[in-house]
Amino acid sequence: MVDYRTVKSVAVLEVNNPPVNALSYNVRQGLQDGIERANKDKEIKSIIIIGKGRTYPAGADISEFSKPHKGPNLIEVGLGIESSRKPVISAIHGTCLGGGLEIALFSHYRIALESAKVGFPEVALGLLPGAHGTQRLPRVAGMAFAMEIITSGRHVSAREALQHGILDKLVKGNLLSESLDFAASLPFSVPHNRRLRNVPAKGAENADRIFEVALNKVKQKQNGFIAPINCLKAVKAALLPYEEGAKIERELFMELLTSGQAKAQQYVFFAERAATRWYVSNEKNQKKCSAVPVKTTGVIGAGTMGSGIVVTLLRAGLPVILVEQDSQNLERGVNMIKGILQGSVNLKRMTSQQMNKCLQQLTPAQSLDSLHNVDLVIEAVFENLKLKEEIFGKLDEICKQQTILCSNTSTLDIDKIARATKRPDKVIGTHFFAPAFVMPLLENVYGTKTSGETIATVMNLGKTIRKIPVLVKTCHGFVANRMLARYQTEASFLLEEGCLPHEYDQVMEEFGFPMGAFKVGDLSGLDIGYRIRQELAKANGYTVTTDTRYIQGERFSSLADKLYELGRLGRKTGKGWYKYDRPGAKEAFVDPDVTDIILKHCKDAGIIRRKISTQEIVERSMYSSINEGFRCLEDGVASKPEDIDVIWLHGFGFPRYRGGPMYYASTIGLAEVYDRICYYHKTFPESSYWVPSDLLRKLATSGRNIPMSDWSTAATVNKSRL
Ligand code: 3H9
Repeated sequence: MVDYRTVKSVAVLEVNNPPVNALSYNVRQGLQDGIERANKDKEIKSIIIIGKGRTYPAGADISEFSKPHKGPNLIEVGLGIESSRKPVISAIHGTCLGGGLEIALFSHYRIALESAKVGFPEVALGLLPGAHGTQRLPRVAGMAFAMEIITSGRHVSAREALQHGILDKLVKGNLLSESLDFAASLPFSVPHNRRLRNVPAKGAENADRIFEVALNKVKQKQNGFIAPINCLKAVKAALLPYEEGAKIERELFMELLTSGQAKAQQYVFFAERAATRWYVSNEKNQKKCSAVPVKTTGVIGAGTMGSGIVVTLLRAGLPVILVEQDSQNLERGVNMIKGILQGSVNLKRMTSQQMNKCLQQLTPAQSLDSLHNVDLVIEAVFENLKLKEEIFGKLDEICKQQTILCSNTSTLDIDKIARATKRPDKVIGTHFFAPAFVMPLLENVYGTKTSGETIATVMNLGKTIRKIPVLVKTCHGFVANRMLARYQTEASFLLEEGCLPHEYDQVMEEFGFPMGAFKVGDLSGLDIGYRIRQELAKANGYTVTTDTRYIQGERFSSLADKLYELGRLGRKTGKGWYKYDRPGAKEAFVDPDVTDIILKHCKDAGIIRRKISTQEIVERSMYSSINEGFRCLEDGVASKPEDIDVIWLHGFGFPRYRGGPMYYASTIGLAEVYDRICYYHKTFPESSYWVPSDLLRKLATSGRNIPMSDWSTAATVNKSRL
C-alpha cells in the first residue's frame, strides 16, 4: 500500500492503492510507519510522499466511513508528518483531494505537476475536511478562499493553487526527479513557518463579514444541506488557537458524519458510479459488448429539445447534422442553438473561439437524406408514434447499415419504433431531460431486440457528452416518467381535495425539491401534458374533456386541462398555475383566479375540500412514486434501486441529501412505507397505482431488514434478455 525506498539521502513513500490511492487503513499505517522509519534513519535527510499510477491520494476511503475504525486515523498520520524533524515534501499529480490535500497540508512543502488539481470535495459527501483541512487551508490561502473552496468542493487547478499559496512550486516532466531536485535544495531542518499550525489564518481582520457573505451564499445555493454550514463554522474556527480550532472542527465533523445527510450523500456517490455499470444478465454477452465509435451524428427536429441535444453534442466536440423539414423552424432552431452557446460565452463557460468551433461543426439540413453517412441519429420530433415510425422507416432506408438510430421519446415503446425498421438491434431510446443542455441525466432505453453493442455505444456516448447515463428497459414512460406520473397525479388530486398550488409547492420545496410540481408544470408548459393526455386517449380509444372525472374506472383530475383551455400555458404565456409579471418571467405569484378555478371545479364535482397535512402531501407524492419504483424493479424495467435514485436526482432534482426515492424509502423503513401505501390503497381504491407492489410487500413483510443491494434479486424477474 505504501512502498518505502531510498534515493540517495531521500526517503520516497509511494502510495500504491489503485484506482485513486484512497487513504485506506493500510495506506495510513504505511505513511505513519514510513515517516517514523525515515526519521530514525541517519542517512535520510528528507522525505517525499508521492502517488503511484494516476494520482496523489484523492481522499479518505469513503467505503470505510460505515465500517468500524481501524489503525491510525488521518489526523494522527498528519500530525506525525508535520512533526517530522526531516522536511516532508508532497509531490502531487492527478487529483489531490480531501484527505489527500490534508496530508499535503501537513507536509512542509508541496510541489505539483502543472496538470494536477487540488480540492476539498467533502461537502458533496455531506462532510467537511475533518483532518484539519478547515484549519490549514485558511492559513495558506486565507479565510475567503478557504470558505469558497471548502463549501463549493470545486477542483482547483495547480496554477490557481500556486497563486493562493497552497502549492510551493509547479513543475513539468518527471515529478519524482523534480521533487528530488527540490528536496536537495532544502535546509536539513524544518523552518518554524513551514509547520502550518504555527502560522495564523490569513484574512482574520474581515472574518465576520466574509463568514456572513459566505453563509448567505450557501443558504441560497445549497438550501437544506447542513454540511456547507458546518464547513463555514469550522473554517471560522481557524481564527482560534490551533488546538481549539481543531477541536471545533472535530465536533462539527462528527455531527455531520453521524447525520442522515452524510450517509445519503455517500450512498449517492457510489450509486452514481454503479448506475454507469449497466446491467446485462448474461455475463458472457456483456463482455463482448463493446461500444462502436461515434464520430458523426444527426439530430432530427429543431424544437427546444432537438436544439438542446444539438448543443450537448457540439459542446462535446461531435459534428451534428440538424434536420428540420420546415425552413423557418430550422432557422429558429439554429438561432436557438447560437443563443444557448452565446449564453455560455456570456457566463464565461466557453470562449468565443470555442463557440465558433462548435458552430462550424453544425450542418443545418432539410432532408433526412443528408443523414445517410452518420454514425448515430437522435430523433427529437413531436411525441407521436405514427410520426416516429414513419421517420424510423425512412432512416432505415437512408442510413448506412451500421448507423444507430435513437429516439428521444419520453414515453413511447421502443419496440414499436424499432419494428418500423429492419435493424431493431440498432434502435434504442436516448431520453434527454429539458433543458437538454443543462440537465445531466440521460435515460437510455433498450428494447427487446436492442443489441449489447448498441447499448454500450449509447452508454459510452452519455459519458462523452458529460451526462449521467442510466439504462432502463422499454415500457410506457420508462422509469422516469412512469414514476413521475404518480407524483404529478397525486399532486393534482391533492389540489382537488384541499391544497392550493403554492401550498403544495411549498411543502415539496421544504422537502428539498428545487421547485414544486406546479412551478415545474408552468416551466415546462401546460400544453405538453395536455398533448400527451390527448395522444394517450387517441391511442387507447377514449376521449378526455374538462368534464372527465374517471378514465377507464381510474380517478382523473381535469384541472390542468381547464387551465390549458383558458390559455394558461405556464411561464410562456405569463400565467399557468401561477401568474407572472410578463410572459417568460421567472418569478411566480399566487393567482386568485386559479384559486377560483380550483374552488369552482371542486364545487361542480361535489368535492368537499379539507385541510391537508404536510405529512400527507409528502407521503402521497413520494410513496405513490416509490411504489411504482418497486414495480419497475419487479418487472425488470430498472435493474437496481440505485438506477432509480440517480434518475430522480439528476432528472428531477430530488434532494441529494435524501439519497433518492428508493434510498429515502429505506431510511423510513419498508414496513412503514408499505403500511402507508396499504392505507392509501384502502382510502383511494379508484387509483389502482396504490395497489402495493408485490416486491415491496415481500421485502416489507420479510421480518428482516433486507439491504438495498438485495432488492433486485428479491424480484424474481426473468433477466436473461440479451
Ligand atoms: C475525506 O477525504 C475525508 C477527510 O477530509 C477527513 C477524514 C477524517 N474512496 O470516480 P471514479 C472509487 S472524504 C473510495 O469513477 P474518475 C470509485 O468508487 C473523501 N473509493 O474515477 C470508483 O470505484 P468503481 C474526499 C473511491 O477518474 C473508482 O474509485 N475525496 C474514492 O472519474 C474510480 O472512481 C473525494 O470525495 C474514495 N475516496 O474520478 C474524492 N474515490 O470503479 C472522490 C474514488 O468500483 N473521488 N473511488 O466504481 C472522486 O471525486 C473521483 O473518484 C476522482 C476520479 C475525481 C478522484
